Amino acid sequence: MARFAALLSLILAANTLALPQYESLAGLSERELEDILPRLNIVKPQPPPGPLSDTSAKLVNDKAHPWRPLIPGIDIRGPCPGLNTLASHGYLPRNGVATPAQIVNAVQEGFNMGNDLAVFVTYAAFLVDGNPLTNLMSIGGKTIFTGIDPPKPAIVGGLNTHAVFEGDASMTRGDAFFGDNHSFNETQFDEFVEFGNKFGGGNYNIVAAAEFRWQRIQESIATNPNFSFISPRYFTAYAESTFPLFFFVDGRKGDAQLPPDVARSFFQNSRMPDGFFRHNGTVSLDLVGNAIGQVFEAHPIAPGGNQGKVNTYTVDPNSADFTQFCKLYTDFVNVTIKSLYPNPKGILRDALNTNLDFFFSPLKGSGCTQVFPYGH
Ligand code: HEM
Ligand SMILES: *[C@@H]1O[C@H](CO)[C@@H](O)[C@H](O)[C@H]1NC(C)=O
Ligand SMILES: *[C@@H]1O[C@H](CO)[C@@H](O)[C@H](O)[C@H]1NC(C)=O
Ligand SMILES: *[C@@H]1O[C@H](CO)[C@@H](O)[C@H](O)[C@H]1NC(C)=O
Ligand SMILES: *[C@@H]1O[C@H](CO)[C@@H](O)[C@H](O)[C@H]1NC(C)=O
Ligand SMILES: CC(=O)N[C@H]1CO[C@H](CO)[C@@H](O)[C@@H]1O
Repeated sequence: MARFAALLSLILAANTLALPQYESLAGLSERELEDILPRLNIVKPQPPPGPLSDTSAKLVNDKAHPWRPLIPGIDIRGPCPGLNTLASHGYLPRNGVATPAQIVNAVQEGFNMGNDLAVFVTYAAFLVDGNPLTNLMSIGGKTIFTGIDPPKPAIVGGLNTHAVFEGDASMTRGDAFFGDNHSFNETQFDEFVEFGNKFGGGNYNIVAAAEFRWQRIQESIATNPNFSFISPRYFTAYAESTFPLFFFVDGRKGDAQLPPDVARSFFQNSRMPDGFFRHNGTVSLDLVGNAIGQVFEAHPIAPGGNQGKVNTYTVDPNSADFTQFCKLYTDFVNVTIKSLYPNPKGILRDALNTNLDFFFSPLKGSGCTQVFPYGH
């Protein structure tokens, strides 16, 4: 009872939080509250986990990680079919609220994502969508379960937050402009399958990936007056087009040919097929970079966006592109993160600086120079 009162006062204190109805706390058992409460405390950032020692293909839809349906009102899912699946199999907390270290461990263990890629993507997302004070992030919408927010303009909105990481022209999710930026869209998935039929001999493969990426861009140009396709979304859109080829194909097969029923299982149901094996060997930044190149080269387009009307795509010369990988990093820190945390102080500044160091760590030796927006 005392705990419940503490939680209530916490919620009242967080009066800037609009608590969506489906996240009502009324349904929580006392045990669930006991699980949640200690996690709302201020927590020091933990160093990211290192690489796996055993990177072989192995059964990952195993007895210890059964798929379970969502608990309505509690379990949160979002725009990323990879993280959604890891949560629905218990590689991540099933409620969809996780620490960056849990995410790095889960993407490595469950899918064999390389440590460099895992750390880079996880800390990028965490810095813009997570709570640096409690060290927690929602893989979907905003939630009380990540604790009290740092001061605005910080958002701490989870991965659904538009335009800091999540963005337009996704494969199976609509553009934010149309009102839902994260739910599985059957019409778009049907097109995904159609492109596999047309260009991949029935499967989603590298050729289908390149053609579908281009179709998604063309469709947003033609229908979304607010279409934005600049860094970081410019990079993540191409990267995510390649992910299914590595991560959703059974590791014993490893032929980068993804059948439609397997794709649907991941994209729609957050579910690994029965007996699913993860990728054989790590999927590094280099491996993904090579596939990104093939998707991009098929139909190159410079970063830009529509100008408030459809069919007004205009190149944005300020955005990083594939010739300027370091600028992707630098602008993400100096512009995107800085706009959310213009002038952090005390423990908030310390937590941001530590997480910024973690974010840069995979780029050591890459030729990019670390930037320090908050001194060091
Ligand atoms: C390492 C941590 C990861 C983070 C923080 C992350 C985050 C995200 C976010 C925010 C999006 C939405 C982007 C958008 O469409 O606007 C996304 C999309 C996507 N993610 Fe992840 N992701 C991670 C790892 C993974 C992994 C391991 C996989 C595959 C197993 C994966 C597969 C995908 C795919 C295929 C999409 C595109 C969905 C679509 O376009 O319909 N991600 N991810
Ligand atoms: C419209 O585009 C701007 C700039 O990218 C973005 O900040 C805003 O969130 C977008 N609004 C919608 C509804 O997509
Ligand atoms: C799904 O996408 C289609 C095509 O872009 C769109 O017309 C439709 O409104 C979307 N459906 C939902 C439920 O958002
Ligand atoms: C994984 O790759 C290694 C080295 O190429 C090979 O020896 C092994 O048989 C592969 N494992 C599976 C399950 O295909
Ligand atoms: C990034 O911001 C820092 C501090 O505000 C500044 O010193 C640095 O020159 C900036 N770097 C770039 C490449 O813009
Ligand atoms: C910025 C934005 O459009 N975000 C939206 C993402 O989708 C959810 C649910 O459909 C909306 O509530 C957000 O406003």
